[in-house]
Amino acid sequence: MNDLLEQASQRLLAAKAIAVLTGAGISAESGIPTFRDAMTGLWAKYNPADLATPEAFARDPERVSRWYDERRCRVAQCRPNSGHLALAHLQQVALAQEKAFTLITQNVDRLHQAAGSSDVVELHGSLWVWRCLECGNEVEERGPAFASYPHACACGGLRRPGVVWFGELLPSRAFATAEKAVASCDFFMSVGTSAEVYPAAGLIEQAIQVETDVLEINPEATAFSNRVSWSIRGKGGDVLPQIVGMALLDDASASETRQS
Ligand code: BV8
Ligand code: ZN
Repeated sequence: MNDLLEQASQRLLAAKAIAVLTGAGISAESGIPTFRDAMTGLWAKYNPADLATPEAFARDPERVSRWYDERRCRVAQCRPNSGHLALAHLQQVALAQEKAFTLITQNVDRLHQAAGSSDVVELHGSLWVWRCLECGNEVEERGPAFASYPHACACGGLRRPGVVWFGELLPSRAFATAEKAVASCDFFMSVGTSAEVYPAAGLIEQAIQVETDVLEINPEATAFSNRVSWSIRGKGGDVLPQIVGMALLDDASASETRQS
């Protein structure tokens, strides 16, 4: 693994434009179950078709609203882990070195923002946002669990979670930003995603197609593992701080050599 870490950190150091795609796995070490983890995964208990679709909400708004509010309240107890923090640090250093940096996430927990990342491209919305189906008013709910379900708007309409459900289009501006960032980057990282949900997973395909150097970090293999430049079997909270740390260390020693 060390060789892979070394190669990937060297390539990160030389990168001029970096794009990162994250999935539920990067939040696993913060205590948030992933979708596909059989032991604790949300899907293990529920069938996605029963909950994460507009039809499910129309059929049973009370049950779906309760599920999302329970997830919101659970995430409120969680903190960013070292993987989130490493990406926030990398963004600061990249911007200080006038390199392009775009963090694209499938996650709806906003732990990247809590870690200090800015301009995060949220492909699938956020658990904190709730939108009225009648008047369209959107609120960011940071308080305790709702008193009753489904969540009502002052206008009397129902508020739905501000997430993208299966069968719904992704926010066009966010997805266009993501595609542009992938098209113009020279180093792409995919961290903590099973790469099974589209069109988000298509960004990895796009990076491979434009022959960008692609690093995948995941304890398990994915459909892209044999096609990326480096596939590191590890946890985001372990690998990202090492890769970012090694790249910055090399950068510091390189600039010291230049100054001496
Ligand atoms: C769309 C928000 C166009 C909600 C999510 C029929 C009709 C319409 C579309 C489709 C259809 N059939 C298929 C589709 C496409 C569908 C899709 O891709 N389905 C899949 C299941 C095949 N996509 C859509 O519907 C999208 N919209 O296509 O619109 C359209 C519209 C109408 C008609 C036709 C077409 C919308 C998709 C967005 C759905 N919303 N989230 C909510 O949160 O409830 S998706 C949700 O699941 C997440 O956001 C995420 O994207 C996905 C889960 O994936 P991951 O994040 O990768 O998580 P996962 O658990 O899978 O994997 C975790 C990984 O982490 C694992 O690999 C594990 O090994 C690793 N890991 C574990 N621990 C760690 C770790 N890694 C690092 N460190 C660790 N410590
Ligand atoms: Zn309303």
